[in-house]
Amino acid sequence: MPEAMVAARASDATNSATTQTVDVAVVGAGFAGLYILHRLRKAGFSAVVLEEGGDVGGTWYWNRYPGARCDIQTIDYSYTFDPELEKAWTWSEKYATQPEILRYLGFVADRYDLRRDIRFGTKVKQATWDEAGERWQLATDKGASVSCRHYIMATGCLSSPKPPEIDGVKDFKGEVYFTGRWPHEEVNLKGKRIAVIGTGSSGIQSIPIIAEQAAQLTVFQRTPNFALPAHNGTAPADRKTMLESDRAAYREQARWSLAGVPYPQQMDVSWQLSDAERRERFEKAWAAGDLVHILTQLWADQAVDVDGNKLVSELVREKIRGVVKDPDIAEALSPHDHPFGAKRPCLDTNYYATYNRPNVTLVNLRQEPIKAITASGITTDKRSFDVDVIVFATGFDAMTGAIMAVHPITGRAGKSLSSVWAQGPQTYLGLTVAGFPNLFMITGPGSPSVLSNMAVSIEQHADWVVDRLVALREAGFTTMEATETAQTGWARHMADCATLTLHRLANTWYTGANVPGKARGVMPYTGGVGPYRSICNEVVSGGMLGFRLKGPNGAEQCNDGEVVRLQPDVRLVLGMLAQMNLPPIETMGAQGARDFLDEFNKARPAGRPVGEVGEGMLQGADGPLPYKLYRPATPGPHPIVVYFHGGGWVLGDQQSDDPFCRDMCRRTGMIIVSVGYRHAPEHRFPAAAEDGYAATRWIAEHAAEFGGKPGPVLVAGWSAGGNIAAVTCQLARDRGGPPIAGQLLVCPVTDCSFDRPSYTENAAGYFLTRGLMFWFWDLYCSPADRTDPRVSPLRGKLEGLPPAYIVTCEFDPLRDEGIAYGDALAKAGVPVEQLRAHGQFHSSFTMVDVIITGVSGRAKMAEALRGFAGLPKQESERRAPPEINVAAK
Ligand code: NA7
Repeated sequence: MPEAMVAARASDATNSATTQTVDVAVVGAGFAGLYILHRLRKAGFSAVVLEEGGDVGGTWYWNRYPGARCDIQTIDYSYTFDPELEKAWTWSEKYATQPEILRYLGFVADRYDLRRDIRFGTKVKQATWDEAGERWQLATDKGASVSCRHYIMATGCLSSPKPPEIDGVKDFKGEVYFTGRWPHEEVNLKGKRIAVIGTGSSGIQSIPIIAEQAAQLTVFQRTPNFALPAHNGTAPADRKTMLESDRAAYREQARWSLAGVPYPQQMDVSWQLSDAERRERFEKAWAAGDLVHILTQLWADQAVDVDGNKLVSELVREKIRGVVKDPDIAEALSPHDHPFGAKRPCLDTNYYATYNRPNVTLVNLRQEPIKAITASGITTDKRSFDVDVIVFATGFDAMTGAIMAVHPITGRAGKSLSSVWAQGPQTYLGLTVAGFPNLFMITGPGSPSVLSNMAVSIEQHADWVVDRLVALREAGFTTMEATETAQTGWARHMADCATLTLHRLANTWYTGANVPGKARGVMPYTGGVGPYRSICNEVVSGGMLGFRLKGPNGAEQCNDGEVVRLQPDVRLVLGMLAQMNLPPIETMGAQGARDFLDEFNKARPAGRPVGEVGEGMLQGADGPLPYKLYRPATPGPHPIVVYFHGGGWVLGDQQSDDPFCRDMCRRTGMIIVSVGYRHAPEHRFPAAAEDGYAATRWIAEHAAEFGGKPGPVLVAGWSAGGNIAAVTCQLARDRGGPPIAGQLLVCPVTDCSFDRPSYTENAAGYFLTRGLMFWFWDLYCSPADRTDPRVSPLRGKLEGLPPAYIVTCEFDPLRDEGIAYGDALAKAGVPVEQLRAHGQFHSSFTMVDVIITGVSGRAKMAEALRGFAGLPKQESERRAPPEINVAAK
């Protein structure tokens, strides 16, 4: 629509000098602003949208550079709120161009007559919370100021271009363009000498087109990026058919998916697939030309594990080498500094092939940084390039820049948003900020936003906000504000989620690393669109958990708290278990429970490869016992860890903790011997304890036959196995050996008391229940024997025991007795370290490759074992991700 017509149809209030009073003011008339205005109107709120641009479109209004397109398939990158709208619009391409997306947004604005409430060409200069009036007061650069009850930032995540940060831009005599602020009039690049700085999406989309027009194109690349061919054209038939066969189901699936596009969760892990299988999957993804496909559908560990990711990265690099003829240029274009997907990969059309053109030069700024921009061009510390045009494709001050650059926002007690966010954005759900009542952000930092299909996330946010405003109005409240508790809890949950993916390992605009001086941290929510949606719903069903609502005459409601305390993957696993509606294990009978466990274990990912796995028999307290041995691939001899599995002295066997044993073997570089000790009710107390001790002695005596290092062994165990390991240490001390160098106790049973708070707090809902523990105790040990240190080691003598590493989990009935054992050992002078893992449950650490957030804890356990054995520390990011998910004491 021509600008004059837009102006004519824009809000009447534009030129008025008086204050415009509305229920809700919205900043931004892009995808988010348009939908929210539509919803607000339908809900009966008076609203105005303030938009700096001359028309609707938001980021699509400004980003008009050659080749600009969306990178989510357009059938997914569309509004879904109105089936009639979906029928009324047909996209012409798989990935629409910027002009087509802009036409679509104009079409939507016309269809719902939205422009009459949008003030174009209007920038908000200042927003201040008026405490007494309980309203936001907005000053604008044009026309009336605005007074509104609620203030919604629909400013987009990538709308504030960052400055070039290169000296001399002002001295350049030629033409300068920014991809993020491309002129509306035609730019003639034909026959010119052009420099493009930046190789993110904008650079990669525009470079092939600019190369066709330019006499000479020089690309200045600081960091190579992964790109895959878009294979643009008409929308792929399979996706189209899927959508058209059941539109509602397709859309609903997208809403509950991880990335906002309906793809299933991939379950196969990379090491379960052969090279040929992996290649086949990769080629299929490459041919699909779809970011979400290649980012999620190869193998389950591609985005969460460095090793799983390296396989994809190498396959992409192979493709680059296949296209780019000059091997040095191919190498310069190949990313090595970040995992695939940790930085947003790009969709391209002939990007790599462009470097085969004679008129294109790549300058690798890692080898020759830009020194300055001069009157005639660009100088690196090796050469000078005379150019007519410089195109800055240097990106955005993402996510926070768009909100903060609009104006100073001053909330309760005169606090400004920029001061509150000085160390990085603090939000509750990415939607609200404590201290800023009635302020909402659409797809703000702390929400899935840029890690999702924005269209889906925008609709979810807009719906959530408008529904809340309606509920607030109905309940007679006037303000709504996040509490500090909720916000702090969300920050912790965000950090927990950030350990799940590899985004933390790359310097990107996701983490604020692209803007000098900006606080670092993964800004978008990495837990996924579906999980996020269910959390937002839980906030509501939990009585607006974490919000303070206030109304006239002192009316107030505050259900304070944190919405998620579990680790994100623990939450998913427990949710799935709850859905299975399993009968309590203790009602199955011992054999029934064992059969159940066998079945249950079949569904878990197989453990990772180790050097060698063997089986054999050893001598227990009353006859032979089976064992399973895990040997590292490195040459021996290795220290030996004697391992006792979990299962309440009733369930499990020498291979039931197979993935955990493999993991410990790989991480420690030691031999793990998992002992199949006798079980109750067939063999009651003290059979398991005596077997544990006897097996340890036997293994120590036969260490050389196992390929073990002579000298002390180590013991380790989980749950009841932790109990056996602890007891073994006491018995070894009292019975003259064998020497034990250290004990790793993971969620151990240490005492027969059920009175500690963790037994009540976590009595049900976390798989190991109080009822199940009662059953285990009853089957194993009569009440009269329970205070015997061979089953309640906490009650034994603790002096002179080997050093210990004790792991406890927040949501475990056994938590407090594990902590008590650690404290008591320390008091008795035993060197002890405790890992108190927050958000984890009893089975977290043995569910290897299911509970990804357990990696950091297992890395620490392995380090502890290596320390006990006198081995040096290991250096690897894979082994020890940052400490943000585990609170160690
Ligand atoms: P990006 O992805 O942030 O890319 C910006 C590029 O510019 C990137 O290659 C940067 O290198 C480079 N850059 C930034 N500043 C400089 C300076 N000072 N010198 C040299 N090179 C520089 O922005 P885009 O606009 O391409 O894409 C943003 C998103 O829009 C995209 O991910 C899609 O979601 C759509 P660096 O990597 O920082 O070393």
